[in-house]
Amino acid sequence: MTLSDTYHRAIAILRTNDVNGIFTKPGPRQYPHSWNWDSATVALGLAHFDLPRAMAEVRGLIAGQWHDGMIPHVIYHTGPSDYFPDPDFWQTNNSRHAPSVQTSGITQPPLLATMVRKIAELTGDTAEIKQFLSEVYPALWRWHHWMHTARDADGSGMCCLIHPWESGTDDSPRWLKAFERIHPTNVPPYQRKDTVHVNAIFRPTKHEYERYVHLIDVFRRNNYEHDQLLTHSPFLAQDVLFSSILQRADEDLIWIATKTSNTSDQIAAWMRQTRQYFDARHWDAERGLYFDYDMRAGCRLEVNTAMTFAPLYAGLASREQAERLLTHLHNPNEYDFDPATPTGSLGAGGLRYGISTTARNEPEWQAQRYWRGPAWPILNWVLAQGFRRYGYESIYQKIKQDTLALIEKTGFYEYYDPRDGSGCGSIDFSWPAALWLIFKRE
Ligand code: 2M8
Repeated sequence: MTLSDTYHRAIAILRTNDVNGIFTKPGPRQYPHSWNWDSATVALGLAHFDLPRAMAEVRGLIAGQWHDGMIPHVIYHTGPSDYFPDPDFWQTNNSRHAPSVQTSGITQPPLLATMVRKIAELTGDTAEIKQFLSEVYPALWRWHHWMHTARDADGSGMCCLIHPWESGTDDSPRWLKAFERIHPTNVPPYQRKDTVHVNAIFRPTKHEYERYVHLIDVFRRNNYEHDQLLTHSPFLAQDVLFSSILQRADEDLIWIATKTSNTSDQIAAWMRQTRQYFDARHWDAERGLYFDYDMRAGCRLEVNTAMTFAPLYAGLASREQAERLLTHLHNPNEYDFDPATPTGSLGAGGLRYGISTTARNEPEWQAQRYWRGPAWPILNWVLAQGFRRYGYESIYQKIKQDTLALIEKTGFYEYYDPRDGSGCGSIDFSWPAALWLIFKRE
């Protein structure tokens, strides 16, 4: 595809996946509703050519906000479809916190405040943007407040996840140990639909899916009451990627607060708290890696995944920590990523395109299975921002070029095999369309 072909194709995909001007489906068939961190990214993508539609995408997410502040992971604006789980399965209408629009009962990585800030910066200081920031600020604040309080299980103010879907990286090997400790009983009958449109070898296993469903069953039996969820959820984790995205989003929320003449003391306090607890929870000084924390087992989940680089995105790493992370990035047995080589060249470890979601030498690494190893445009974008923040400009540039090349050469896929760049999962996906526009303009 030529440059302008890709540009027009990206816009056409976002237009085709548009549903009634309210939300954008992540993909045309597999995901027919609004997903939180997909829509937040799409909103910024849309702002590159249609600001009113970008604002509508943000409003679509806010329309799903719960009375307690949570912005859920899926919003079923148009009611049920052939996607499982459907709203009837979630039974969120039994919760006193749920809004009138049907939604799932959990959340997803909070990219929204960051994307709103970026939309504002892209557009410039217009009266329309000022008005928009004032309109959305209270909803963003309430969501951040919910994450730092309703999901604070240990007084650290750090948000706990109760389901791997909240991490966005559903079947990442980092959750496997926590899942081994879960023994589902009386799993309600369910019918998987996710393997209808996508090859089952790309998708999470039956073992994982059964646990996903079991967790939802626990939540609905507890009517989505915060305290009950923190007490009874068999899965309770602090996630390096999620907490880094939240820390960065807090920083961007302060920016929005300043623009809209709101006070930001509370947000600054959340950020200080995260800074205070983050390393103790996540940093393994011996291995020079960040790991997630299983609050149920009271231990780190020591799996080497690309989420280890996420603290750079939030400025949470010291220079020394950042330098140690780079040794893993460059190691051919782990991420096999060398910014000095041209995009598409074969690394000594067998990888051509960054960044593999999991270190190559982890036993659970798989090149084409979902979050087990493939390169994902959204993760690439988050991590690239982090490397740039620390001044590693050549790493930023290489991740950017890899991502653009994958999209231009292979097409707009959900994710890619890091060995040869072949496309996996759904095609005509909204994330790569939005991220191509975003990366291209940066
Ligand atoms: C994937 O997650 C959903 C469940 O939420 C699924 O597999 O059915 C993940 O990749 C998630 O991060 C993403 O937001 C969603 C839609 O693209 O799909």
